[in-house]
Amino acid sequence: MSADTFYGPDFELLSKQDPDIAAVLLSELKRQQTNLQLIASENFTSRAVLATLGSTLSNKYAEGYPGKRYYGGCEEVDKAETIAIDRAKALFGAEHANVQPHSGASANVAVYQAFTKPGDTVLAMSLPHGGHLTHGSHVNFSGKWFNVESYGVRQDNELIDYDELREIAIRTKPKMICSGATAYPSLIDFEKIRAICDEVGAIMWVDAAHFIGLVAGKAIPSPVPYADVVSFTTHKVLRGPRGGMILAKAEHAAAIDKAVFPGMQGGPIMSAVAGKAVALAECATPAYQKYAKDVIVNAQALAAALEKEGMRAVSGGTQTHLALMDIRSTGVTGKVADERCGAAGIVMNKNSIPYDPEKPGITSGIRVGTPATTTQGMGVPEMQQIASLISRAIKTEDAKAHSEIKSEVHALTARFPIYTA
Ligand code: DSN
Repeated sequence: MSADTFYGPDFELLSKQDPDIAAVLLSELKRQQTNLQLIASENFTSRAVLATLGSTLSNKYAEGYPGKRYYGGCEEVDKAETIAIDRAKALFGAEHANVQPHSGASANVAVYQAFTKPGDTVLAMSLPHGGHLTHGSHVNFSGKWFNVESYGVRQDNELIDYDELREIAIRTKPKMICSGATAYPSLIDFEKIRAICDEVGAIMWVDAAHFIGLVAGKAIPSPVPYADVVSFTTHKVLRGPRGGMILAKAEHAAAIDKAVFPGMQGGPIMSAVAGKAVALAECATPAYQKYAKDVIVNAQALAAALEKEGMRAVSGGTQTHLALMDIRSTGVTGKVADERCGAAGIVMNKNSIPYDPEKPGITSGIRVGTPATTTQGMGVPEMQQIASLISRAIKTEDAKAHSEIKSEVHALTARFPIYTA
């Protein structure tokens, strides 16, 4: 299909005014349509969400909150933000929701600000074991401004070591304990974390960015009943616009809102806030609940099929939307695998595995996720085919072979078209 059919009449205007950027929009649309998207944190939003993002709400400044803004003319965007808040509270059974953070990282800045002061101790999962930059990496504000202690996974089963976590919490007395990760394929025991937080008097913060969409679809247990605060992005499995969100107990509502605005950012991006509302309504449907369950079934099928190809699934498999594969048996590093798959039209990322002997820029692993391919309608047979394509791509350095695999990728994605007119 042509881009003007998809983007509508405005694309013709853009093409005339700015052919350079119009060409980027067109080629990115084609890239998403024709390649395999296995980045665990990416998805294809609905056209309704895209339409909302490209709306005149983008023009409006609205510092403050509904009914308490610093600018006039906010009566319409107030409605959008109120709808988003109400939908978030209803979908997750949350006492409070702040829908303004521009991203997951900025939501996390607000969480630190609401509950801690620079120099305070925070306990979070280490990045090499699956955590996130904002969980205390020394190159991030969190590691520079806070005393972040880290817990990890056990070497024998690659699951969170709750005994170690408790021991570190008792020894270091953190103000806040963060659970949540970017490359942890298993479920987190929120009841255990709550008990540890209560024992040491820490705030329980869950960074649910990766799995909140599975919670929204009732496919895995929710952290909301346990946590003081839950931060997340809205564009991963949740399938909304790029952005962040925070849920909290009512007693923390004022602290969270103050930390987001004026503490962390100025005007919210109201087109994104409205887009979050649209996505939250989509998440409340039976179709989305089926989708969330299918995402996990597909991830499990993909992990199992990659194991049949000789790779090893970290922690023995997955209970979520992603699998972390130890690919040392193939004789190539994560970096090389990433490049070879890229040449074959398979988009995923190299990733450290727990206790990885390789540097973070090289790695012994790859991370594959199923949110996008499941949105396309792919199922278990396609996951098996994808595992075979990945394996073939990784195991050869021959450009001609990569080009042949790419043709097979294009044939597969053509059977599951996205963004058709
Ligand atoms: N960049 C995200 C991911 O890919 O996991 C985390 O923020």
